[in-house]
Amino acid sequence: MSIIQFPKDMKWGVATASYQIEGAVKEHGRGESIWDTFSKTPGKVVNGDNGDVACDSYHRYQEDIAIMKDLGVDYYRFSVAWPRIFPNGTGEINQEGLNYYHNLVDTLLENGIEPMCTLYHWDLPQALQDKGGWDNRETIEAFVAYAEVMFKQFEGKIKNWITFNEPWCVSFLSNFIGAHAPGFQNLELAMNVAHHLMIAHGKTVIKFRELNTTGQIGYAPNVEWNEPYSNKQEDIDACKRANAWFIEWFFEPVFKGTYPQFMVEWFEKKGARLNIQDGDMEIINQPIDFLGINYYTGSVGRFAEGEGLFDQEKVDKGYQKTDIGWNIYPEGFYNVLCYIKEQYGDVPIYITENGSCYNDEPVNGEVKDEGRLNYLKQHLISLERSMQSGVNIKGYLTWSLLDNFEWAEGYTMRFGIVHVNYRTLERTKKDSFYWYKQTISNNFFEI
Ligand code: GCO
Repeated sequence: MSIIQFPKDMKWGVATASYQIEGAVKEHGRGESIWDTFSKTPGKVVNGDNGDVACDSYHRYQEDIAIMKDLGVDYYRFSVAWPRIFPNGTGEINQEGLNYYHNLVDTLLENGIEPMCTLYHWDLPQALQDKGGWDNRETIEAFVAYAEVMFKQFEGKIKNWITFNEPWCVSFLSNFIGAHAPGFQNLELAMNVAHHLMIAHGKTVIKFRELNTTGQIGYAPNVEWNEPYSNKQEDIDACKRANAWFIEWFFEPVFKGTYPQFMVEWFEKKGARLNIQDGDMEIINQPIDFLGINYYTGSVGRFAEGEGLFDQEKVDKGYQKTDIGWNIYPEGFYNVLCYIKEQYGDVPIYITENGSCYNDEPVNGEVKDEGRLNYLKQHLISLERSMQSGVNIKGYLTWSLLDNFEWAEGYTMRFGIVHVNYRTLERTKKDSFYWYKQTISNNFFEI
């Protein structure tokens, strides 16, 4: 037996996102987002599911906060639906939308839970998409104006801000692979979107500082880890490209004010140009207060001519997989955190998402989600190991508090430590919830 011990000041939390849990899409003046449009487009989401009701957390936030209080978390990471604040993306502020988040935040604070607010977890107002969305630089200005309203409204209440969740998904997954809204398949478009997101991030950080906002600001890129199958240079290079798509492409502009040249050249070979204007890189290259890291999976990879965008294939070494089919790869969590430290220094890191899909259902009021519990343990072991190696980890927030609308997978894939019955909306705490609760209260666990 051994004990995995975390430091006294370790912060624990859970994460969610607006479109995945709120429902109430027509309530109190909310405008439409690209996810309303996308989910209602036939063939885009499994079973034709959408977020109209989701977990109904818009109406049940008090119940959800009571669950978090029981869990004993320090932080609740949630996101704001931009179209609740600006139904058309710009123009008139919708006070009723703001009221909802005031009620949510006030209730969190009354219960001793710190809000961590994501400004953009993918629900772009449809009105802005109609004008080109993130491909249009005007969307950058609209975003900064929305962020400014939020900073002023919640000054002193919300002290932890995240500009963008997973810019890789917003750009490449949504505009090159086409699996998420708005669902385009164009590499150069995706690169434009990625670049504009990073400018919006930089301008928002500048605005945050100008306003002297209390608290800290960062962003939350998602990373994976590809470990070279062999020490052949071609395997090393192929994995370097696959990793850089997630890491260097979204980290170098922020931390160093540059793009990784080898990737710029690779994309050029694929016919996609990087379009930068004067001054862009200086804007993006703003010091941030913390880095959010979302990690789920990784694998071993090797060179394979013509395979995927990067001449790289994954090698299945017989990994165990979660119910969504993703490899369980906790070594990758350790490796990627050490790599980030080596490349980008000692910026404080919060794990803003880490979790697993297991679709266990309640039996006699219990959900025995052994798989999730093991996943959690294994990844927390890797996390603690990374801390021993000097990675500056401040906190860990698991994904997710609740089973919820899993984007293109609809309601078929469950990531919650609390089960949601989508018919009755009843919440049932899973075994992983009770284990996490114990771990939070002890600040250690035994294996
Ligand atoms: C994200 C998330 C969540 C997903 C989770 C599981 O930030 O990736 O998109 O919204 O539900 O990652 O896929």
